[in-house]
Amino acid sequence: MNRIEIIDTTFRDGQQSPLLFDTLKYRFSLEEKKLLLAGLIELGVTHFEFFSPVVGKAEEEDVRALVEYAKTLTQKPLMFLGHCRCHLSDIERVLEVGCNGLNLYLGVSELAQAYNAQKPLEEAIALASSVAQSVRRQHPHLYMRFSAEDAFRTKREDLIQIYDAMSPFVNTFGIPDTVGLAEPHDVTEVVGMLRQTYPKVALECHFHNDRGLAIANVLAAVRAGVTYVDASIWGLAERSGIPSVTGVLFNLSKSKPELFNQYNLSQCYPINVLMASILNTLVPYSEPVSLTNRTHTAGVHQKAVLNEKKVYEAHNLQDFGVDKNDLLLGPLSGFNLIYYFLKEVENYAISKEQAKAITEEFKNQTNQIGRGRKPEDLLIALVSQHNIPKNTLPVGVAETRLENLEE
Ligand code: HCA
Repeated sequence: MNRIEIIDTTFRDGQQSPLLFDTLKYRFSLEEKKLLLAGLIELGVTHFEFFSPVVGKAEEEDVRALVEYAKTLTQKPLMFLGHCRCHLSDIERVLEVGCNGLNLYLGVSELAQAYNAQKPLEEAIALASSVAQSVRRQHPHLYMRFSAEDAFRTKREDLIQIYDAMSPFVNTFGIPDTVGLAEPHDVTEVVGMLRQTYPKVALECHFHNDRGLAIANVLAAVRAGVTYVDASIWGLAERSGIPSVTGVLFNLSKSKPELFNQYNLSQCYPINVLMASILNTLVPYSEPVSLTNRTHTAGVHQKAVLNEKKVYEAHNLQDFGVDKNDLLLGPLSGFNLIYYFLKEVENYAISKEQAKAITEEFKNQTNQIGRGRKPEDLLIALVSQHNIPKNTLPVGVAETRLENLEE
């Protein structure tokens, strides 16, 4: 069975996310990186990608510190992968800061040849293969990965030509969908072709989410034989990012229950919350492992969930650390939540009839709800006109609220 490994790139592609600029963070501090690294290790992640030190002194110092710090957190073997151009001097610096693996990359798409690396195919292949050969000669056991950047826009024959030249030297080929244009069937096809052509080389996937297909592409890639899946906390990466670590684990675990042993999946939600506290913003609403996915706003949904959560909660997020759900009182709420809220949360000694009357008044005035007026405030103002007493509950009763109104 193919063991899947997450390669977390929060500290590399994650720091390339525009969200770091939107939140005026720009880069994670060493202390923040240590917290995130500890959280990832707690989750069971063992493969981490870092910037090459050529990016800047602060990153160089941080990688050095993080590699040492990580070793104090676990006995498990860890991989510290330096994301690195095919330059021998960059590679030396990556190894000097403590990385024990190289994530080499070079683009040979027509666009890369013309505007990025600005090397014709033959020259690019000669450079990459001579660098890989020389590294292999000096470091026979060093983990080495090579990615042809923008693989899905690279002519198939060019991709094969550079991978043929690199295959004697590398452990793994990356398959980056750099601009997020692949669809799952393209992924199945390319992974299948590489699997067949290079049976001894492992495969790694790196899918950008420009079309919102990154997770679907991961599922296709794993099904087709990929071993390593690049992901980051929240899916932070260039532009709209890559798949989130927790989204990948959550989705893959549906068909790969062995991931429950390999990873400590209950740490998924905590790590998303940790990132929220660092960026001082909410866990993204599109994140699968989130409280958002346990939050209900429409009256019919709230009624059903109050009676049986499964009606609108299909996924077992509890195993991923989301241990509560949320029913939001708002303009779409109906009798069931209003009755529940007034009786169970606010402790009014309210009858169903009174709650129905107040619901009608509330429904007629929802246009008042907005930034200046919370739904709770409107509801309490309405109930206060009805002269309804409050129950005084013995200590502890509030924690054992009724969940099913029919009981
Ligand atoms: C980048 C581009 C990259 C690299 C991926 C890889 C991509 O930011 O340098 O090295 O496999 O998507 O191609 O993220």
